[in-house]
Amino acid sequence: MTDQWHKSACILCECNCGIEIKLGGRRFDRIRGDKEHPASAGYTCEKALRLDHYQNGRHRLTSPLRRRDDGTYEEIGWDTALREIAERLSAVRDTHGGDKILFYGGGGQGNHLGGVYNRALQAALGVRYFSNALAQEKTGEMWVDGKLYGGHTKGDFEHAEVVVFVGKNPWQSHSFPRARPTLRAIAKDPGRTMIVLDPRRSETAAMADIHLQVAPGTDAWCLAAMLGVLVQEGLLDNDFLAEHTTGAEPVVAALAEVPVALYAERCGVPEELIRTAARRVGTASSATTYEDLGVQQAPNSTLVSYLNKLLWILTGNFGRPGTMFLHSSFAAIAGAGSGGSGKGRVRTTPVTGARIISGLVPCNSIAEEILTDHPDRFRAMWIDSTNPAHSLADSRTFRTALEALDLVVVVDVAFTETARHADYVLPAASQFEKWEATFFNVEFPHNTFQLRPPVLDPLPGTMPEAEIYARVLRHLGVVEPAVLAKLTTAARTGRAEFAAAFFTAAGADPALMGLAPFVLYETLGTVLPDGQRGTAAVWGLAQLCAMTHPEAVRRAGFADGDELFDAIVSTPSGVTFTVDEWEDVWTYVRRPDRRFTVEIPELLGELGGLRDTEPGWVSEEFPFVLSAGERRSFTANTIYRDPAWRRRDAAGALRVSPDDAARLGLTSGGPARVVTERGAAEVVVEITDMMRPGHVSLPNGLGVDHPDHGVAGVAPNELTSLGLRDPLAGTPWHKHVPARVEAVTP
Ligand SMILES: Nc1nc2c(c(=O)[nH]1)N[C@H]1C(S)=C(S)[C@@H](COP(=O)(O)OP(=O)(O)OC[C@H]3O[C@@H](n4cnc5c(=O)[nH]c(N)nc54)[C@H](O)[C@@H]3O)O[C@H]1N2
Ligand SMILES: Nc1nc2c(c(=O)[nH]1)N[C@H]1C(S)=C(S)[C@@H](COP(=O)(O)OP(=O)(O)OC[C@H]3O[C@@H](n4cnc5c(=O)[nH]c(N)nc54)[C@H](O)[C@@H]3O)O[C@H]1N2
Ligand code: SF4
Ligand SMILES: [Mo]
Repeated sequence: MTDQWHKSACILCECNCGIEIKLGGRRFDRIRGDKEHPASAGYTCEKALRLDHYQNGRHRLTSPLRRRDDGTYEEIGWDTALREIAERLSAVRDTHGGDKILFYGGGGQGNHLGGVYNRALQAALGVRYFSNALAQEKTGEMWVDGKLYGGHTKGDFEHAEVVVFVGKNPWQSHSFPRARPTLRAIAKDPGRTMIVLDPRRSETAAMADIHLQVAPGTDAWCLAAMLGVLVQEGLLDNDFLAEHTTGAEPVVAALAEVPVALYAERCGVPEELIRTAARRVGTASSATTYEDLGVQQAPNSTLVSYLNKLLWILTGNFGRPGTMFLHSSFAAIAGAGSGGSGKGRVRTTPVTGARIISGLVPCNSIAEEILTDHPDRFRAMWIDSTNPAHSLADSRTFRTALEALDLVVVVDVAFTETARHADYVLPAASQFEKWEATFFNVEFPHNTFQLRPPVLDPLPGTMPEAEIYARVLRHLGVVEPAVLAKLTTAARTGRAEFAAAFFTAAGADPALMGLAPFVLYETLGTVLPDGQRGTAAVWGLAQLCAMTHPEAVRRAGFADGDELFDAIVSTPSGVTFTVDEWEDVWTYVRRPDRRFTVEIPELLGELGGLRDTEPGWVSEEFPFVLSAGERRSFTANTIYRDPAWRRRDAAGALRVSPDDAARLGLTSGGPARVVTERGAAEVVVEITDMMRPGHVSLPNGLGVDHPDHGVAGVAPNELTSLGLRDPLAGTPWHKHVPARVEAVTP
């Protein structure tokens, strides 16, 4: 048995590459890429090989914890913990309303299955407000997506002639399958072109054919200039615009007016280089773009998302191999509703009236919605698989907000920075100790889904989320035992009988739909073979998926949701669940006429405003732009807590340009102090010509505590502020924090 390779997936980024693990007892002795995984096909990066640091370490919790009055914690039994939690949740609901309980998280980079059961608890409590980390990175893009076509887009980088990375460093951060081999292939091929917008000469920028080394925070001018060139030099795909879009005229008219030379000057990139890049996009047989945190967490972020999308829409780079696509999905990762598609009224937060996009409360608003005496303030938070006291802007204020709540429950594998402010901490089984899945399934024309079987039994004292949620829901007594008994009997008879009985029961009591994951766990789950109870909700998702994408699921070889479910459970490397043809891509455009709506008046106004705006957020007091949270070889959000996993850069150095270092008298490996309006930190300096003068950067994921090794590096959000955020989407400008760097005598 010890020679067995166990199939699973890496949990460190949204690629979730398939891996195989060889155990030595409970330790991960060896890890390798799983060649049978339908998306990653054997690929991993170096980070996956160190997953034992996540699985086995002193950070693991093995008992529920309850906070004492003096702020210390005591271990308590599961029964006591879950009974008390259910009572206290009910009390908040009965006194203030279920809408005063904010649910945050429910899944990290690789664990989204627990989030499905989490939804059932939300439904039982009448919760209305929800959020997760997407609301501090992707909601601006989601809003634009909603306006343009109502879906999520991605690019076919593997086949594109031209690829454009906008504030994205895929060499380190990946985000699409087999990123490094794909980047290498593009770089090597003289017929293909890589264009990178980044103030830093990142690993990806260093491989690029064209590096548009913008001044930090000036992408809006750079992209507007590129679009101006496309329009003014007649490089648009007018057939595509006529056939597939509405509202292109005012957009084209606005771009015709763009003063390219002026905008080039404003973003600090030579005009000729911008023209070359634009012409390359405009004349390529296929082009794709990828925007990420470098622009999504920087000034003008929602406008930049729009301009980025106009780059491929106006050149007709959609719906063909090598271009952009919309895609099927197995299950939703955001909240309810689809971006800013404009249907129904705009939802806002109860106290500050911030815009809710894709069902997500903006992260920067959360503390503001708590730290007030407004009667509609949040009174409690349920936090699962996320570490917001570390990851949200202005950690200090967020900690104060947690302390102001009547009840905080944290579900995690570790005693995190957030757990330290909880009333109860519930120790989850790790992602290798339960059935688990990622819902980052965003490919086309073949989309894949992997349900990973447990590699190990839960560490004693821990529990899978499915069981945690079921137990809380049992305490709340939300479903009549007779209803559950009847459904269990039907499940014993057969799947078809169960499905029929479930829909009959839900017809009689529509509330059962919201509680469905729990109901499935309690009924169908009990008749699934040994140890598979946690997969019960996947059966429901497979039914929904087959109903939503009947043709594509059939083309993938599954007659219905049951066949799809059976294949998923019995294929640990993952399955291709939808097979499309490129022509089918238009069926994913959520518009009755299946056309893109190109005009977004709010953002055209902002585009026009660029002309009279000089970029620049720095001041005499804070002359640097600090990017707080750069992805590096040895960062992985806060999933690895043990600093020993880092082979290099253990302290998470502040990267500084040689010019600035010389001017300030800094030395590589020596100390410095970074000061922002919100905080200050001692850092170790790395002098590198990756950085342009005036720009410094710190990595993400550092500054977490470990029982044996203490804290290594700087927690970036001790330095960030709530106020620096996108006016429309509320997303923080983590990559654009005005800062001062000071020499420190060692
Ligand atoms: N190694 C590693 N990989 C990861 C993660 C990790 O923790 N570690 N986390 C995962 C997660 S959650 C995410 S969301 C992704 C994020 O992936 P990325 O967005 O690629 O990661 P970042 O390094 O934060 O930012 C990308 C680039 O933006 C640049 N940048 C900074 N300011 C600006 C600007 O004003 N304009 C432009 N154009 N660029 C700018 C930075 O120099 C950097 O090279 O990575 C995922 N992958
Ligand atoms: N300044 C700054 N801040 C940033 C960023 C930045 O670039 N700069 N990046 C932002 C981005 S893009 C993101 S995505 C966020 C990420 O920040 P968070 O949303 O806080 O996510 P992670 O750091 O990935 O934390 C995941 C948590 O899940 C826990 N966990 C792991 N496995 C399990 C499990 O099986 N069950 C449970 N219940 N818990 C588990 C881990 O211990 C960890 O505490 O940070 C954001 N914050
Ligand atoms: S960190 Fe991301 S790219 Fe690297 S192995 Fe894990 S999932 Fe794959
Ligand atoms: Mo992220």
